[in-house]
This record gives sequence, C-alpha cells and structure tokens, in this order.
Amino acid sequence: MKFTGMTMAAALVAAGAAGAEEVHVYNWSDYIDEELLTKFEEETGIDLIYDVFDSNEILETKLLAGGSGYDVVVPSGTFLSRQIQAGAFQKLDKSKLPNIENMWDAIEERTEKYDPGNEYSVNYMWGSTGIGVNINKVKEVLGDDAPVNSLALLFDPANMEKLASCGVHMLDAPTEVIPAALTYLGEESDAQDYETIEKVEPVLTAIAPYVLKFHSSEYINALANGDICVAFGWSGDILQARDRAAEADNGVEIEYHIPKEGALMWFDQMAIPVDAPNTDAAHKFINFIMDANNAAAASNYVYYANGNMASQALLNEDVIGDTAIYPDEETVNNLYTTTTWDPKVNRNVTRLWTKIKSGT
Ligand code: N2P
Repeated sequence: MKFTGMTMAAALVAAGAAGAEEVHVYNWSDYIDEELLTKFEEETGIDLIYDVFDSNEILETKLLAGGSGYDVVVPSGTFLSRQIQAGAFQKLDKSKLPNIENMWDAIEERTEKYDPGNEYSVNYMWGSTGIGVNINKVKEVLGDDAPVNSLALLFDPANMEKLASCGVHMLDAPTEVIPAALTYLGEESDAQDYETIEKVEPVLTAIAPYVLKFHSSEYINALANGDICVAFGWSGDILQARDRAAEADNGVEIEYHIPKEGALMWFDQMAIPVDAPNTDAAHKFINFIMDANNAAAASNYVYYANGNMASQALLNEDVIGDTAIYPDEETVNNLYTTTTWDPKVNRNVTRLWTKIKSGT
C-alpha cells in the first residue's frame, strides 16, 4: 500500500513535469518576431524561455563552462566549429526534424565548412557585416562624395576624425572587425598567422579614439534615433534601424552598404548543447523554425536571409528582392568567409582587442 502510494506520488510529479514541458532558447538579440514565440507555445503547449545575447564570446563562455541550462543556442559558424570539437553539442536527431527537407542545399554546402555533414546544426539566419549610415549626416560631415560603400569610411582616421562629431559605433567583435581591417589593408581577410593579423593594430589604434562605442546591439536604436551617424554592424540590424526610423517618421534616413573591398558572410546555426535538459523540446523548437511559414515570418521581420528554401516563396518582396539581404551572384562574389583561429592566435587577438578598446 505504502509502496503504491509512493509510486502514485512519483507518477503525479512526473505528470506535473510533463504538463510543464519547457525549452530554454538562447538566441541573438533583435533576431525574431516575438509573435513566433507565442505561436510556438500555443502550437506545442511547451513553455518557452527565451534569452538573448549579442556576442559569440558571451555564448561561448556559458557553453564551455557547461550547465548553461540552454536547450537551443545559435552560435556563428566559426565559433560553432570549435565548440563542436570541444564536445559542446549533441548530434541532431534528424528523425525528429521532418522540416529539414525545407532547407536550402546552397547554404548547407557552405555551413559544412563549420559542421561537416551538418550533423550538429541547422541554419537559422545568415548575413553580412557592413556599414550602416545616416546618409544625410554623413554627407554633411564628409561631403557628397563620402565613401559610404568603402572600408575607408571606417579605417581611414581622416574620415573617422570628422565622423566622430556625429557618432560612430563599431561591433565589439574582434572576429569580424579584424578581418575587415585586414581587407582594408589588402591582406588576406581570413589570415591565420598572428604576424599578419597584428598588422591591424596601428589601423585600429588610430581610429579607436573616434569610436563612441564598441557594442554589438545598441547601434540599432542609436542609428534609428539619429544619435549616431555610422555603425559597422550586421546587415539585418541596420535594415531594422532603417525601418524603426521610418516608422518614427523622424527624418532619419538609414542605408546599409556592403563595402566594395569585400565583406564577411556569416552563418548563425541552431544547435543543442550536449547537456541540454530538454532535448525533445529542443528538436520541436528547431523543427518549428524550419517550417516554411515560420522561417519566412522570421526573415520578413528581422531582414536577414535564412537557410530555408521553402520559405522563399513566402518572403516579402523587400526581403527576397533586396540584394543586401539575398545577394545576387555579383554581391556573393564580394563576400568572404572566415575560419576559426587556433587557440594561441585567439588568445593573442583577445589581448590585442582589449588593448585597442582601452586605447592604451
Ligand atoms: C542579430 C545579430 C545576429 C547577427 N541582432 C550576428 N551573427
């Protein structure tokens, strides 16, 4: 009798736990239409706890420490690749991801570079890193010929000295700013040896005093409000700033430019940590995002391209028709990818980055 009673109590606890099935998702900020989060909960009955970050380094620190409690995380390819090697993820159970047939082979081929066989991840969004400008202010400061589509806007101190008067933000992301500075110098954007990489030091040291802030998410509102005139940032974020300004009807006109010298093409990948508490719900979330309608809704909202072929017919014309989001062949040819630096180079870069930002 007593024994049965205990079993019943255990069964009640189990039923309670099942009723409160949950999933913890850790994604980039400004990266989803929140209506999709509600829709997921309504469709699945799963409690969704959604947290955001704005830097791969922050995600990586949590992930490698273990016990993050997250079920789905979204690192960029270069970080994902070394995190896979460090054993941070579990292989996806593709039998639980029927919507995987919607994915786009051209993107899967590219993400294989970071996740061979795409065993651990599926693409959420991809995009480029480039230049956001408040076009009227920049022209006021630098004249009508302001090089808004050139890395010289950011890395020539003569330009930056003037732009400092209307405000410049730069991503706090050494893995993206350094390849851009290398490209500006005519060096290999994906240089792996530290001797080449450290050539960016004088360039970045010269412009750092003119950077109002190294930050990876505040620039969206700062651009939209007219508080800054230039941001080196992510494509969709800058396009979101453009829309926020248009909605506010505040006279601020924002443009996104892919630098003519070349720009980074990155891939943000959904993956399940090896110690995720809710792997079943994690697969349900990833499968939900891979639904064509949901992927299209996400891209229509955040102005990033996704890796979902089936979603393309459902995209708004200002998304699928914009080469800054879905680049044509000519634009793609101007984009580069990067690979992970080895741990020693990475440590040197971290030190260099801190030094540049602190201006010492
Ligand atoms: C979303 C930025 C994600 C792009 N705000 C960086 N991988």
